Amino acid sequence: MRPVEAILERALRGEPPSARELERLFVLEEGAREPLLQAARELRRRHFGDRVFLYGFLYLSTWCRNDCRFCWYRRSNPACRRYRKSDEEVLEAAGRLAESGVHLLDLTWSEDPALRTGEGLAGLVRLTARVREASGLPLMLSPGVLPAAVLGELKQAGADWYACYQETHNRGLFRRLRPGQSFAERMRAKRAARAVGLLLEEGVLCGVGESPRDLVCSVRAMARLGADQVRAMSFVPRDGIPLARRHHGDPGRELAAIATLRLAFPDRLIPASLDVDGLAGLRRRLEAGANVVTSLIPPGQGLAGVAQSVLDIEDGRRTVGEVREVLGRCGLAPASGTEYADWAQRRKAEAR
Ligand code: MD0
Ligand code: SF4
Repeated sequence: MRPVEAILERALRGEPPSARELERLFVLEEGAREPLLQAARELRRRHFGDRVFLYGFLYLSTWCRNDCRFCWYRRSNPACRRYRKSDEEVLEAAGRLAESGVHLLDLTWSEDPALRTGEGLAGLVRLTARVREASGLPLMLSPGVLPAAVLGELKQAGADWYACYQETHNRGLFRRLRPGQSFAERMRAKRAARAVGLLLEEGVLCGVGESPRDLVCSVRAMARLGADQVRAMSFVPRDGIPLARRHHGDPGRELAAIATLRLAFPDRLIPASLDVDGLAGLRRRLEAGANVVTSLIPPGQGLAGVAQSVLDIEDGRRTVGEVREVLGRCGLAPASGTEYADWAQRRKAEAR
């Protein structure tokens, strides 16, 4: 096995690490991680300069039919705040985010039973078109697993992205994390989204008992899907979440994962989410090679986060102004809307 330095030099020469080498990088401990982070930052610089994209996040319904063992919003959790936003509330919040200067709006719904009826799905399509019209911003949709026909309608209505995280590509672990859900159906929805011309985000959870080999398996799956944005997020344990009894998340693993994903996918988008450690966790995720800040949420709209349902929201720390300061301290800056649109256009052209 080559020393880590040799693996990184090869990656900087454009030779991606092998599966065994990726396994090694995914588990690099804090003391040995800096060279990996430096290589990741260098590859980001080569493909994106000092530009970072900013995503607004709107969690529109917290009702869910599923019972994921890592999630605060699973159906059997009586303690979480359930809400479903009206179209008017969505348009107002979307307007606030657009005014603040984000490059994209991520419209997310839990798998709300009320939104899975014919009328419910038609409502999603209508709302997508209205938000697109009103904000003029690119849209990412995260509505859970949907039929191919509905994904096609959402594309026609103005959606650009489909985000649906497998969390792991180890089928056994998937069954433990997402009981009662179909691994194949979830992968099929993503392939259907690509087939109708949507850009795709795939994602994995860290700190839920996954092995380094599982993470390499996910890198392979992301490559096969042609994912345009790839993410790793640390599981956030909370009282009342079954998995929290056994697993405590692994922020260190998330940083190594972000940097290793940068080496595996130098030209793709990789998020630094504010939804794990809030604003305080942003700098180290950027220093790991991320180039998108996600989960910016406007205060005063009664909106929640996912992993962190309240952290940094009502005190306005998940806003463009606060994020811009952290970017400055990292020698980075928000990109322009045109730079984002050009990147997305290039990706769509490459995908055809
Ligand atoms: C985030 N809280 O970006 C959001 C959410 C879903 N598409 C995104 C997990 O971290
Ligand atoms: Fe529902 Fe998504 Fe939470 Fe699973 S992860 S319980 S699908 S909101």
